[in-house]
Amino acid sequence: MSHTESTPHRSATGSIIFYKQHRNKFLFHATNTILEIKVLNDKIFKIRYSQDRDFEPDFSYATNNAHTAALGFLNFEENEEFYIIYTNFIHCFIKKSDLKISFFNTEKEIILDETDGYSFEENKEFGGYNVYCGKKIQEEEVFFGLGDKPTELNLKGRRFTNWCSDIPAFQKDQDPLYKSIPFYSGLHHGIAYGIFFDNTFKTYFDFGLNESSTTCFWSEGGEMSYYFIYGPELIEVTAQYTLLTGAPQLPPLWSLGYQQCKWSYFPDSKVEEIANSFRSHQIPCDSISLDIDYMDKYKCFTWHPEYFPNPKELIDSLKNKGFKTVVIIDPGIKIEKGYEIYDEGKASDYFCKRADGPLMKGTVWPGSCNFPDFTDPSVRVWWGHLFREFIELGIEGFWNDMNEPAVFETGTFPLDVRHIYEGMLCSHRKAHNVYGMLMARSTFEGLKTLRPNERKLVISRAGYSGTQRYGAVWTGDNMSTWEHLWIANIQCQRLASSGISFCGSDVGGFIGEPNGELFARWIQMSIFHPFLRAHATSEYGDKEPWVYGEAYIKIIKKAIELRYQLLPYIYSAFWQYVNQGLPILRTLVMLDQKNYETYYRIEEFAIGNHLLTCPIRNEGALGRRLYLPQGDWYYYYNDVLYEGRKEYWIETNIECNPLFVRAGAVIPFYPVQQHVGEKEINSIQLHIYYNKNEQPINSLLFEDDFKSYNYENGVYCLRNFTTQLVQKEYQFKQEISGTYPTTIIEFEIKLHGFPNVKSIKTNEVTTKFSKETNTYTFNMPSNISSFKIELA
Ligand code: MIG
Repeated sequence: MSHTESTPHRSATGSIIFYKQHRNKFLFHATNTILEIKVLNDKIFKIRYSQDRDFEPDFSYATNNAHTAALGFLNFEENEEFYIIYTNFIHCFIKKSDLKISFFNTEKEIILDETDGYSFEENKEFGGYNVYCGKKIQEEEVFFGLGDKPTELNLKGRRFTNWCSDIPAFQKDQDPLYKSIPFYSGLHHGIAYGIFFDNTFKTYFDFGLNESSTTCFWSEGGEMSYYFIYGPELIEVTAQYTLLTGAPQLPPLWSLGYQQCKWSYFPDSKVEEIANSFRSHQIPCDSISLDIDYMDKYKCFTWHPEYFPNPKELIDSLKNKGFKTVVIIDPGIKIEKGYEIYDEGKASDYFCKRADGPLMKGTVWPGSCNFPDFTDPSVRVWWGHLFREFIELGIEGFWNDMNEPAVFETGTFPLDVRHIYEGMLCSHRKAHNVYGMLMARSTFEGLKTLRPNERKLVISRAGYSGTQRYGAVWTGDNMSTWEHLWIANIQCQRLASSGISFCGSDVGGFIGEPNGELFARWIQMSIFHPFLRAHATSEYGDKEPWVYGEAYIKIIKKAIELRYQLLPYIYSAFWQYVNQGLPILRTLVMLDQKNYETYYRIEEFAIGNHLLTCPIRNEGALGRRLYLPQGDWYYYYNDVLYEGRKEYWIETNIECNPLFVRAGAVIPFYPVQQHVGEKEINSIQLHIYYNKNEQPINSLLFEDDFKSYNYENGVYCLRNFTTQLVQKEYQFKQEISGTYPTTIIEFEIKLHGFPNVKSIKTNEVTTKFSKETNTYTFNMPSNISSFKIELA
């Protein structure tokens, strides 16, 4: 263990000598340190320390400096012992004698306190400092976040490293993996807060492993610069962090369909065959991905002359069948004179260099390669333009792989590699963790320049805080085992808690051959993950839904069909994510954080606010124990009502995973389609679930053209539904906003769990309804503002 892997030897700050205030910014000068506190809004504080007179330039690849809410109220005071900053929600105490910071809420309850606080150690080898901060662990505190760690949700008692790494066939508890998301949230006494340590160097987080009373985080360089985010709701902490690091864009709706992938489908006739099989089996699918073998000798932006002699023809033919084409792109550029991309990159000095000047050279798929420096804005513009031909061919998705960056001989770049870093030149020590995100960014920005009003899909394997702005991520090279099904569940929940909701795993496992049961269970879980794609390595058999035999084909098809029915619900959850930063996948503890029972229940999760599932993850299991959070929940398949805050044994079969719907919810359903846009949908189903408690429940339905950026200018149709029982009357209300001319003319309404219905009335006009096995059905015009259900 090097000295930096253990918590560093440290120097303390000394006591405060004087302070300065400039509006919402405070500078506290202590003997050995300057502390800067910037109050961004009522709930977010940015905290930085410096040893030298000047701070580093206030720059971050993660934050977009558009803060989530305005600062309402700010007050400042001092007494003998402390300086105190007050906002509407936070009282922040800074101790004069040692610069330690503590946060209280307005009820004077402790939110976060420091043990050893800030300290530093000069880094003699590289210059600068290793910086450290130690916070106190409160009684019964639990910790969440940190991106893709394949570990129990609660991070307490563990230590982690953030350093983007390509780890094929990774194991449970393996650390680090592909992504570096230095953000966590803490929860104690029902109060939640978050810490975002915005430092791109290798960072470490220790949640009470080294010292049971302390959570600490430190880095091998850069500044101690972090954000404190107050909830008190856990979900709100994630939402605020997400907006701070950049609200994502709405994905094109097709990218929420089922996607099929393989390393690799070739030649072109094989791709056609796969597409045809989906349609002949009538299994919905929206895209096929081309892995590295579509390229000529693995050279980026080329086509294999024999396997894909006529890409346009293939892409058009797929398009006619309702499939989008997705292609993989790696960062390594083959060193080969006459290869246009290489020649251009070389001539324009776009490739990364070693310390003393030679180009960074490393072997990846094409052989010996150079690597674009995505921290250079002009390189990003160049890279972005390279997609022009792909776009003209009609490719809709771009899959960024190997961007940790991965290199065969050395794992990643040697640390002396230099980067432009927006003109603030640095070594790979500082740029490593953002390299992958910036590759995704230049792809995303390039596509947006080429097609300003068309949403494309960008997928990335590596990531840093803020990656959500550019598209989806997947969890990398997992394996076809039951344990990896569990891991995928945890990783996706954790990513969503860390601001990255558009995530998914390689369904069925990348390495290995699942049996039909494992694949079926995996897809039954993954239809609730925002990014839904099956994938397989080259060495093993295919992972298309039909390879598992007739019995399983039916089961897999049924799961994918449910996904397509739920698209309007999932898309509406995306709207909440884009608009408010709310995670699409929600952990059980997010749904019921005052209830300790939820702190260690980690397999149950919600998608959006109203659906809750829990994967079956044992071979042969036909049921499982699970815990329901507060509220009443209907079992989706038979409308049996379960009371929350209890554990149940839920009997299932191989046909489906447990699925529950919140009482009071309104769930929109599409008809099954073979791909998004197959049908013109003028009527959608609204499933309304009876809530016996007399409190209103909100649901929403978001609709737009599903493919352009017009929604940014209000061109959408947002329906807010409220249902409420008022004595013997069940009320339904709808409020519509936005300027998109809806294509939905009619609602087909289904009532679930209702006691005897006497009549259904809109302004005293009654509507006919039918009843079948306790479900009432009737139609309503889609612009209805309210109706009442009279109960017997
Ligand atoms: O060295 O492109 O995670 O999804 O199929 C392996 C081949 C490179 C790793 C990706 C995987 C992809 C594979 N890639």
